Amino acid sequence: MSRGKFITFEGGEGVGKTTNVTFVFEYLQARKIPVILTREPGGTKLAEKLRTLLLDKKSEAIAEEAELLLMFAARAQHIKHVIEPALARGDWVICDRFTDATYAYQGGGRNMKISTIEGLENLVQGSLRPDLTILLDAPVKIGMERAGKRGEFDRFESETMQFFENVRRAYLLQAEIHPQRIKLIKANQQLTDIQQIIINVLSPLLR
Ligand code: T5A
Repeated sequence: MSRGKFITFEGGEGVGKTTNVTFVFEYLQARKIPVILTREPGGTKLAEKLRTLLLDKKSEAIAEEAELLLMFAARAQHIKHVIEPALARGDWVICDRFTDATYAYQGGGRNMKISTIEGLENLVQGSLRPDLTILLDAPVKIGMERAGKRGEFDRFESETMQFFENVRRAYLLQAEIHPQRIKLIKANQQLTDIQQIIINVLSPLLR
């Protein structure tokens, strides 16, 4: 039994991650590839509870260090109980956000030290890294308009435009640092065009 592939979707608010993870999940299922769809923060009972705490804009002010540690606490649970077992049994894992989001939001947005994030990444993940990351990128204003149509903003969505510009810049830097793994796709184009590009990007993994 060969190990499954680990594919993550990244990008700022409202760029279309949820729409496209669902598309890829169904695309792989149609090809009879065993696959699970999951998300971060979240993916296990405890990690989903941490997600609720992290996204609750009525919570007490969360210290930046606490936010970073809670993201990695949720990730540790997710890897141990969902991601690693699935990959080991040969399933593909499609994940809506993963550690690039920490580099973008806690690194770019909150200005936490990259070396601190790297240390936690190595501690929690060991050698686990995605086989492929699809980074959907759009001007902040477009993503926020799309996200705004869904209703009330959560704790992150309530941040300033400058915060999201910093998040976007940090994501683009991640794509520069990891050009083999991260495929950058412009998200302000027709969904059908985006999905055709995603199929093309996936095809080497399907061979
Ligand atoms: N976080 C997460 C951290 O700070 N650190 C971390 O380490 C991690 C893992 C999680 C929050 O946690 C933070 C970041 C986040 O703020 P989330 O729910 O995963 O939150 O992220 P959101 O960005 O809030 O997710 P959204 O659901 O808002 O955005 P999506 O998933 O990118 O967008 P989607 O697919 O829901 O689409 C939004 C709308 O746009 C439409 C869709 O139909 C939908 O209505 N749309 C398009 N419209 C026109 N053209 C297209 N091409 C379109 N694509 C989608």
